[in-house]
Amino acid sequence: GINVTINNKPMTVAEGKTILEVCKEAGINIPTLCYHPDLKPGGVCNLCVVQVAGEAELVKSCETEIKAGMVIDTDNDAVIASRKEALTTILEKHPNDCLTCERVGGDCELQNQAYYYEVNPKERNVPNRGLDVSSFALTRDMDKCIACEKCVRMCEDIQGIGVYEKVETADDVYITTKANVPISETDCINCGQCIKVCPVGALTEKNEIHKAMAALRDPNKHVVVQMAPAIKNTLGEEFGTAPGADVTGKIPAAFRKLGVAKVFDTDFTADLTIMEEGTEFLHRVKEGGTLPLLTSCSPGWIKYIEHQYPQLLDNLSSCKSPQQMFGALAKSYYPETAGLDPKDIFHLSIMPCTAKKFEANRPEMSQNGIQDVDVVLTTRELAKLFKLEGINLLQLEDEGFDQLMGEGTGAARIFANTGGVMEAALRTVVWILTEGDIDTIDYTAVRGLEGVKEAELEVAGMKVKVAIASGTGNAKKLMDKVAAGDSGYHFIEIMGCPTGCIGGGGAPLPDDNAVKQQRMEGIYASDAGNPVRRSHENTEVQKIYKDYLGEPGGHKAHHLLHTHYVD
Ligand code: HC1
Repeated sequence: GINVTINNKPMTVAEGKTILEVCKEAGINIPTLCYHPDLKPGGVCNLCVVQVAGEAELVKSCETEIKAGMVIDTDNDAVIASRKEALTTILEKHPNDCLTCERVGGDCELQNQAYYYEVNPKERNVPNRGLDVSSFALTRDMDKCIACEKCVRMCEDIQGIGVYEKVETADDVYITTKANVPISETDCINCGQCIKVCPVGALTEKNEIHKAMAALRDPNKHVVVQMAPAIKNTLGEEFGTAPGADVTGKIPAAFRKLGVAKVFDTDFTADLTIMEEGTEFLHRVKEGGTLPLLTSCSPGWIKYIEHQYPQLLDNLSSCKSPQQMFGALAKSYYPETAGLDPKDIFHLSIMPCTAKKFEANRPEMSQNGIQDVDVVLTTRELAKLFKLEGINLLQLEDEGFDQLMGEGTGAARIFANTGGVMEAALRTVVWILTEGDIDTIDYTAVRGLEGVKEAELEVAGMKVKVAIASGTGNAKKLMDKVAAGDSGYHFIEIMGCPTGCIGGGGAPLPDDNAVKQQRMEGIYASDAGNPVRRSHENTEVQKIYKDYLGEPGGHKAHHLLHTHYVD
């Protein structure tokens, strides 16, 4: 370590870090708008300035390496005056419509800093850059952009796509899409990672809270809910739990307070996906079909492969995602069993994902002109809805899901972690291939937050090579190998968001890799605590095949649970 002095306190700190990183670790508050721990430093917002003795100018702590002997002041008059000036420059161009902004409720980093430093310029000269509502997944209110460039770095450096760029004119600077076209006309995959790093209300998920509230109030609507595996271990964060805490039992209780008719669980169709995708994999292996098989549950990833690797679409599993399998059954199996008209059902889906909003609107995801999933709310939107309705989640008594489509195994829950779909598939596929001889449950080789993972298994005399990637920047590394034709992989799991659904574009904020690590551990603990941990042992899944679908991969299953892709 090296010796430095910060705010008159001598301390020994690690070498090779920035002043900002060291201060954050030491619990010293330095404001930032353009910094994110998982992105390279931006150095554009000027809020993180500090004074280093002997330097003529204040320095940006986000890009200045800490050196032995430095005497640093993070909070003196000069520093505060400089931060106020930086905030004034931003706010003079920023709309003053905090009442109706999507980031209302303490979620706006700019509002928080303006309040902290008491900056509120009377004159606002707001540019007229426009509103982009072309996407089913996200809304861009460009007047609110403060040019922090985090969306640019996220989309380009992490996701490997590069939709955004900075525009500089004589009197304005902001971020927009390349060629300034509506976002729906770009290569955007709707992953929402840009939303999560936006410090203000410039990028937000497409708000559908009010649509959901209208359906909940409508006496003629029979509201049926599904919720993704990740929701149960992340929603609590919005109400103050540690990341990864399992609040499964609270959520059905909350929905029943709002008058929801049935609270079901996407975990049910995650298990169903394993039955369908596992059957497809075994079929391809036995019949010499196209390999490697690529998983198809992440709609951001689907859009990515449709745009970037259309030549590999035959590798993609034909399975719909668990959300859309659920949607199809919520408008067929459920009303047929309950004696209802599918037209009267309003199906609300809760996802840690913004691409799921897009997916629900794909034209092939409907039956007889009725959309299978009516509205998708993100984890953040659901938390807002509960708070608006006066529900304090953590005070509720635990309740269970409704029967028919409410049972989920541990295998389903781990879908939320990168590597989880693969592990869930292996638990069932290896068991089938070895006729029950190998009943391994924990495939730890496919666990962990690394962007690319691979493993080789010996199953019934056959070598099975699997790979996993999360985030499309990482997916590209695997797809280039597959496209070259010599990857040797049999089965590949891809999730569009870095770390998988626990890091989805709709997840609670703030999140970074440290938070995601805790979410991952929470998910595995929930799996370990579930008495049933293999998808083929889900009794409601067994029942739906017996009563309704017939065989996995059979005619009716194909009609309801499988789809096709467009290049
Ligand atoms: Fe996911 Fe999936 S795991 S994609 O991350 O396959 O969003 O949680 O619901 O559909 O089940 C998301 C999570 C989710 C689907 C499942």
